[in-house]
Amino acid sequence: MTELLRYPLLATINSPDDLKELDTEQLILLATELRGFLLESLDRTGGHLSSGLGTIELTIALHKIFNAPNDKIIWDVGHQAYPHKILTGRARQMSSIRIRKGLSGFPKRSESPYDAFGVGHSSTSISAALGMAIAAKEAGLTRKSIAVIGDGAMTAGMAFEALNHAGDLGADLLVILNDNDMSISPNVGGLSNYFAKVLSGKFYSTVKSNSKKVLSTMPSVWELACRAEEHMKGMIIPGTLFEELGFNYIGPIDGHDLPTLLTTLKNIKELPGPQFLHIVTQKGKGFEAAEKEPTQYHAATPGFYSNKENNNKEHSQTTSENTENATAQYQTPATLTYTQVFSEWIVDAAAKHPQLIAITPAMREGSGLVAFSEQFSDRYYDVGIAEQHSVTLAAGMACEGLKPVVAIYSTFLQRAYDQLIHDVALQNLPVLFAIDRGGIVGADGATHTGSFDLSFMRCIPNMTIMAPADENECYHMLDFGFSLNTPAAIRYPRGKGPGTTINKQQATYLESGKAELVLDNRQNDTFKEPVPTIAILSFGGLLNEALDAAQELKDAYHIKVINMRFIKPLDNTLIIQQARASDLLITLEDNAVLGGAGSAVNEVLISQTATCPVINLGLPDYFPEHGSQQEIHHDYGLDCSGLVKTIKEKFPLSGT
Ligand SMILES: Cc1ncc(C[n+]2csc(CCOP(=O)(O)OP(=O)(O)O)c2C)c(N)n1
Repeated sequence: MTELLRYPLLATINSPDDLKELDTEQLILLATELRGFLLESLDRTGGHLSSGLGTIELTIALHKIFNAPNDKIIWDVGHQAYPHKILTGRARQMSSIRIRKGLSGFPKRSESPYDAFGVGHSSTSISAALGMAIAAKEAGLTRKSIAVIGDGAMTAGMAFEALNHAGDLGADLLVILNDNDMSISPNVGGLSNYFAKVLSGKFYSTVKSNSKKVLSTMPSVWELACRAEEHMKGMIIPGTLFEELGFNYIGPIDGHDLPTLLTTLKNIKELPGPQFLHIVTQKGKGFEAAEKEPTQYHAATPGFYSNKENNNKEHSQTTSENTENATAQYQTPATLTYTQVFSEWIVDAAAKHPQLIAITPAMREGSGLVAFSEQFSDRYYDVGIAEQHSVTLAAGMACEGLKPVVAIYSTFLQRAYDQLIHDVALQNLPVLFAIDRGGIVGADGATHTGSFDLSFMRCIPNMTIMAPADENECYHMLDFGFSLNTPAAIRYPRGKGPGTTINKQQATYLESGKAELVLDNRQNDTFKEPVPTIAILSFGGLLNEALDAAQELKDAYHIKVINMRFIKPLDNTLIIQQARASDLLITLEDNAVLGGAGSAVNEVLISQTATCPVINLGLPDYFPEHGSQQEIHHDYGLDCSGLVKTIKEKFPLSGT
């Protein structure tokens, strides 16, 4: 780890204990070094950047004042926790972050005792911290539980459910709101406006200018808050909302002013009961490009710092969840990602259908809605990090004749399962779900993998579920799903497809529940003696792997490759036909084998008493590690080489 040599003070920090020895001046120097190291380190690996740059001072202050891992520090989402990783003994491993077998991009309990709670999905921190606070109380321990949550994550209902409960219990808990006025893109909603009012009010400037003076002369920030409140009678009183929920609200304070942060946290540490500290930070702090464009640098590509040129390149495999597809409108058709296909489709469809409404739970860039939001701003709804609300909102719209499209990541749709069942499917409402990041997602790892959507959707009545094998099919499936008068889901993977050009003039023929035989190498009639007949039933984007495997084995096996297209309704007739005519069925999907599309095939075979050996290929019954999509698919035998191996193992070639 050569770059650590350039940061001599940081190089001495092997655990938070080493911080405890430093005085405030040294801690300020440490902040500068930490910022430099983070930039240099991510310049090599890529990864979440802007949020971590904004939490440098907070991280140092927390580890100076509190005693982790005994005190529990819980980072919401966890994308801002790289500085925490660096200060808790992992600086030398930063070169491996988000890379296979390297550090996770998020806090992970199995990685370090300092990672108090595993995260990746947002807005869980307050609930988890409250749980830990209750556990400490039950055990008679005096340790602290601290949740650090962004203003974006604070828009989720779950955060308020936890605040409501914590305030009521009077639990010993500190919630730190890291307010940078940004989610991945600018934050939305009434709460965001409320924070903006607090910050623009006279109160903030008064407190800001007086804070150091007051904090040094007064025993506790509690008194500061009380005095300021009295002072401000008749004006906006910051934190009223949180006070009403039972918290002692403190702030807002400047989250980059390390001495103030240290004094404030030291004072708060002595206060019992639910404490709420509001800090104001700048996303991307200290790196001018990120300060100006925090969304673009929410996650950065390797070379972003050393080689500015790289900033314009399309983001690579190591890029995080949000930015991969932000440049949709500038790509040529042959290089489109599935997200960009969706982006094109929704703009085209909106022009034709005035009732079309697009909804995103805070993922405008990642879901490919930038162009739509600019061209159809009156039909675009970013609801904040509120997946549950996004789905029921769509249901309400559909009741009244609108045609909502919910653009959502597979992993985040998990949050809205009841809404999908109870509010959409049960009422058979025409809501289209454009489900991105289905299957293995790569560097973001298990928290973001879309492993389960086919399993959890296919058991819901009234749903039509499709998975495209290429870009053109994706475009036309979206059209087909939108034309239905019932709930429909198109689920597509992260990244690029095989490179097919979208033919907008001629729609791909799609019939509900009909699969397509793509290849039958028997037609070549090259076999001199009887060979095993294998039908590969492929669901979604792995079709090309099956075609490649068929090509590789074309001289030794009779292989048919079927693009199943529909997970629901399934093409039962074709399945039975293939079972009767084959020596082996292989189902292939980028979804959990348990309960997935392959299981659906098994159910059909059992119900029709058709007997044929079946191998279900898909994601195994454990959570995947992070790594590139290719690496993980390879590990699970879902690529061409894995298929070839599976077939050869089942029917060994003579002489092998
Ligand atoms: C349930 C869920 N939905 C969406 C996301 C995607 N996501 C990751 S970070 C983020 C924005 C978080 O904003 P904020 O909490 O303000 O943190 P900041 O990056 O501004 O520090 C979003 C929407 C997620 N991680 N979890």
